[in-house]
Amino acid sequence: MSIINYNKTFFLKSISQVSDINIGHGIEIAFIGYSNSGKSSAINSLTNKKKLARCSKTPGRTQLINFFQVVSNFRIVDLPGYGYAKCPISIKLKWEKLIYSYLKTRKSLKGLVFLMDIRNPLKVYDQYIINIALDQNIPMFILLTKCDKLTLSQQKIQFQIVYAKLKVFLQEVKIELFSSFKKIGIKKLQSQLNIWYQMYK
Ligand SMILES: Nc1nc2c(ncn2[C@@H]2O[C@H](COP(=O)(O)OP(=O)(O)O)[C@@H](O)[C@H]2O)c(=O)[nH]1
Ligand SMILES: [Mg+2]
Repeated sequence: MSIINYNKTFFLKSISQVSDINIGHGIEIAFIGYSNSGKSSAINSLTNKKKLARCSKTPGRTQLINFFQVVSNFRIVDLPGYGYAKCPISIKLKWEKLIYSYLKTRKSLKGLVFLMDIRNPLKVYDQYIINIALDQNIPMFILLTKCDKLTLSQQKIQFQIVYAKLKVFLQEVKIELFSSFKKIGIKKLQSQLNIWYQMYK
């Protein structure tokens, strides 16, 4: 049984610089991954709201860090997606700096929901982020997203590949198959968020 009603989550604020965050208390769990990996869709599925986080086929150029409140003192955070190929390098660097400084400095950050498209996991920038998370001791929960795009046997193969690669340097590897379209993995995601909330509240 879920101890938190995720359906009551609401939008709090967006910021474009870490220094603009004026919420100093509570627990934050950030959703991180490549642009187009399914972050916004996952937040919408988690909260059972169609438009809470914006989903798009073509990511905007002025992406922000978006904060949503689940319950008092518990927030989920939609980070800008990294690695969007078509945007100018200056914008890319700005996003990357924003994500980097958030991960490095945010005291409220207690966990990362790490999203990777199951068809193309562990790309260069994913590995970079995993290293920062390890360095900062931020626990990760990995979602292999859009699993509906593969057959069950292909899903298993991808799962094993990612598991084997991460096992080498992670003490505990937590990975789930996920699909916002087919509603796969949402309960597992809620359970992990509940665990983090219970641990740090
Ligand atoms: N097949 C499939 N497509 C998805 C799923 N989740 C998201 N998408 C699609 O992937 C694209 C990017 O999704 P979005 O949530 O905006 O990704 P974000 O950039 O990481 O926030 C959109 O076209 C979504 O419709 C999923 O579970 N299955
Ligand atoms: Mg998004």
